Amino acid sequence: MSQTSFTQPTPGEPPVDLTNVQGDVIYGLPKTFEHFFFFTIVKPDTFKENLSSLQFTTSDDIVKAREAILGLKAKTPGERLQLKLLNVAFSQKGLDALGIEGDLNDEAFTKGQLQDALALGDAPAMHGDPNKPNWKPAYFERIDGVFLAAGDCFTRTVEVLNDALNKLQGSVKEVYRLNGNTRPGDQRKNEHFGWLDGVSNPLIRGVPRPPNVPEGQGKVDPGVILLGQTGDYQKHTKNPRLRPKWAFEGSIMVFRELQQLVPEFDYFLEKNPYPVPLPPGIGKEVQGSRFMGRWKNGVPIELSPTSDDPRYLALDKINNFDFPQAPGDAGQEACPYSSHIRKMRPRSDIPVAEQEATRINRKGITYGPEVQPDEQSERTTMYERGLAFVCYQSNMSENGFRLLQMGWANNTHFLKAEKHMTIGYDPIIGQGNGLQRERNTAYRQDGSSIVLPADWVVPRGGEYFFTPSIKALKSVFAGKPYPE
Ligand code: N7H
Repeated sequence: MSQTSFTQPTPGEPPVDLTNVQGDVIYGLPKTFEHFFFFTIVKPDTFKENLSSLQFTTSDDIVKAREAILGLKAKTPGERLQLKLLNVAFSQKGLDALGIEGDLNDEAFTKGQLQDALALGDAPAMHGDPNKPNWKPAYFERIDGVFLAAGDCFTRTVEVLNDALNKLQGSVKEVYRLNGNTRPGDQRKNEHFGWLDGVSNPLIRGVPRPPNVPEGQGKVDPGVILLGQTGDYQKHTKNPRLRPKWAFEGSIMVFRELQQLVPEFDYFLEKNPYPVPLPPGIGKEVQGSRFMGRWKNGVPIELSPTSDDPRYLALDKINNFDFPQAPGDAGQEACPYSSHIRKMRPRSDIPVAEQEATRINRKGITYGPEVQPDEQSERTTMYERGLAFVCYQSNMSENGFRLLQMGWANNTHFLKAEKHMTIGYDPIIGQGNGLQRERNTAYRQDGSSIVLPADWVVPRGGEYFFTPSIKALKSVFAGKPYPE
């Protein structure tokens, strides 16, 4: 029987105040629609005066909402709980615009994502200045902050945002909005390439554990996600990282608009099936599963390399595995070193202390329409779709998103020494400034590699944000002193 309640944290774990942490950071906003509204603050005083009148959704609200959703599902299957949810986050420019003092001590956050784009491996602009990334024009504007408005239906999501904007009395100017929506029908939990998403996120010590969480998520100290909390350490010294007081229980939020070229990706897999003697037609699926490290239904190929046997979807199996440590090909017989989930969470491939410190909490949503028949027949993307990628961590420059993207996904040598072979790019998100369109990615059991003709995930913009605690929003962000 499925469990319908959150379980309290183990005694002795560092306490986290769920009423103080914004809702998306720990559990994610339980959304069908999520609108990202990027803004510039044009009247800082008016903004500060009115911010306290907005009702921000806390992690405690999410616990209650999720319990209500589960209760409703059990009583009236098919009925959806009405939800109106709101979070906010600020860039360094936003902190400056509001005159908020104190260094968050995360270098890349301070510089902003635009300055970081080429280092992240984003392709340079096709026309014009090659020192700029090939981003949408809006992301070159000054972005001070972002509202995350979410709900169970489009109308309520729009209402949440409009209500917030009305209360702010013209103190912000819209720069851009990206409307996310879950996919329809049985694809609801899947991203646009068709994989089940949101399988593996860390559990956090000191917070109630959600119901029906698979084993093997791995627990992390709250400070891996929340600034100033236990576990928010400097990478090398392990000393607590210096943060301003108001940063406590806030989190660094990475936002990336990642376009996905679905018909092109599918066509490549079709033309390059994995050459194994398996039932006809399955080679395409095997190839895709070896890129991802999971079958589309979520089954990990480390446990089930030749079929997507649904028995491996059980909560005690889907995430409960480690990678073998034999060097060379013997260590990637089932799951290639370069597969997306192995690059992004190398589990036993890296030392235990690093396994915990490098976890991120992913809370994105898909955007754009389903693949249309004309796109399918022409094998070409005609309508924009992708992932509004969001992840939270306390430290983005050393341990979190940037390490995963630059140090691991884009690094063809990642773990070379230990594995005695070149590993290749992450075939899903690895990128090399678009210049090396022919990218190798090791994938076969014999270590030989496949050449990928293009990037199927294309960054179109983004920004680094800080998601403040509720206490900080009510004090320093509203122009008042932070309570001692
Ligand atoms: Fe990835 N996908 O849906 O195809 N990702 N990801 N990701 N990702 C994961 O565990 C995907 C991206 C991570 O703990 C799964 O939820 C797509 C970036 C991490 O075992 C699937 C895009 C970064 C994990 C996808 C994308 C990450 C993970 C397996 C871009 C960070 C957990 C299901 C459009 C830099 C690994 C799951 C673990 C898993 C997809 C981007 C990180 C299916 C389409 C940019 C840490």
